[in-house]
Amino acid sequence: MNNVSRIICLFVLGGFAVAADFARPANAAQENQAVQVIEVTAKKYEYSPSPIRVKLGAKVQLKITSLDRTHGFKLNLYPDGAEAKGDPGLIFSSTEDCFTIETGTPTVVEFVAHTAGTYSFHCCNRCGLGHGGMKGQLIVEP
Ligand SMILES: [Cu+2]
Repeated sequence: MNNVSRIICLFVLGGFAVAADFARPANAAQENQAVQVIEVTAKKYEYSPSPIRVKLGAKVQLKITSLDRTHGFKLNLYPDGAEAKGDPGLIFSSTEDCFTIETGTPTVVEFVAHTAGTYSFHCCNRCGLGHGGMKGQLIVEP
């Protein structure tokens, strides 16, 4: 092989490698992207982690478990400061309004992060004196 054909050969192989790299995320997007699974814990009177960070466009599964008693989880459909009308910023797989969070068994909250922004959530199951302050935020990063 002379030098010229060697260089051409490298270009061709390099081209394939680049094409393969581009093909991967495109296919993933077509399949409605990989599920981003995040383990969340709830206890008097906080959630962890908070804020929860997810990627715009991701299909998200929050697996929420309580560490002490039964709590709740209610996540806003619209970003903070946005008007609650039109297409919601988070598209949920279930119509559950208030998810019950038990000890031992994780509750799965699934949605697609459709619009970037900060979404508030709070405990919707009266759990004690600090219940009203049991809040957190989900950030959908562009
Ligand atoms: Cu609570």
